[in-house]
Amino acid sequence: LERVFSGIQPTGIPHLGNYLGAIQNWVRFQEEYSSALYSIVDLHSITVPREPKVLHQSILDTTAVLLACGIDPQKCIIFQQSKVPEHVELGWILGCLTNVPRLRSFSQWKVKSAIQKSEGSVGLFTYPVLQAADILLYKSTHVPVGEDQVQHLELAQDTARLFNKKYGVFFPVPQTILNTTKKIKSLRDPMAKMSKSDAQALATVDITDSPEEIVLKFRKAVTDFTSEVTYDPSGRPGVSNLVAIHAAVTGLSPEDIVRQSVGLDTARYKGVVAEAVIQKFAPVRSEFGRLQEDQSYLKKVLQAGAEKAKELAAPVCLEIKRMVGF
Ligand code: AQP
Repeated sequence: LERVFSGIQPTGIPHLGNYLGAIQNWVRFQEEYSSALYSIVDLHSITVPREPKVLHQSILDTTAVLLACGIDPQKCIIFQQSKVPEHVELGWILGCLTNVPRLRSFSQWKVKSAIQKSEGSVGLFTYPVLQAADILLYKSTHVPVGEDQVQHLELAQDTARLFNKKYGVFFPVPQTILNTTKKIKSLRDPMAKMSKSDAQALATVDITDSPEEIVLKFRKAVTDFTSEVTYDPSGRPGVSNLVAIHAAVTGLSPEDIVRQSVGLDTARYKGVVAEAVIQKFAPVRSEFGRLQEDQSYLKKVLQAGAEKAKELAAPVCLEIKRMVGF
């Protein structure tokens, strides 16, 4: 059995980067793999402080966006992580197989704990262990990740091997499906990645933004003083980010985009990119609007997803506990 597992944090409305870097592939994987689980990883999201009401709404909004993008509860299991407590149980067991220096070496810990001047929570520190548990709990065989998550996946792989060695062969060692497409960058700072939790309102294009918001955000996008459209990510990161977005939403290559944009200055080009993004997400946006009106449906989808996930997780967790000697 080939099983894909992936997660998204309910930290706001998913954006262009989340779609192009993750969600669009998830839609494909639910067709390509015999089993796919997509988790709204709320336990992970509280590793940095969250407002309860905002978090609760984000869980439903993220669900609505995933469904609107084509995630189909008939073809995959979409569920909220905290509704399956086995994640935490297995996280504890795997945490006892993980050493502290390894966790300290992760770049995400270094970056995020530095941002949180308090030096970061225990949850933030052990986050990769919980992530390993998320994956292994379902005996997942394939995990789509971006380059920034490769380190974390290696921990999951090593932990699976360690467990198998210590307690007997049980977990498949999950394979990485590496997403090599470059991260979509913030429209305000082309050196930073586009992020849900970016405080600058114009930096992030949400999948559900109105056409007016999309036009405004692209109009204000930081570029440079050259007016032609070229693709040179290191020399001209701002314009190149626009070309990369344009290419991704139209399915063309950056070179094709540059060729068809000869004669446009960057100001006019921003309007062209905005239009392509508006076109691409118009159906998603209207479906999102419809789903948002129907919160009881969203809750039902999550409830059914949690039941299915639990059905898979419970016997695995029981067997693990037996192997450990509980
Ligand atoms: N800018 C991006 N470009 C391409 N892919 C991206 N992803 C995130 N940002 C970009 C991919 O989206 C998936 C879900 O991400 P996540 O919610 O688990 O956490 P994240 O990577 O931390 O995403 P954000 O949007 O930056 O959230 P916050 O602000 O909460 O930290 C992942 O597969 C990720 O690679």
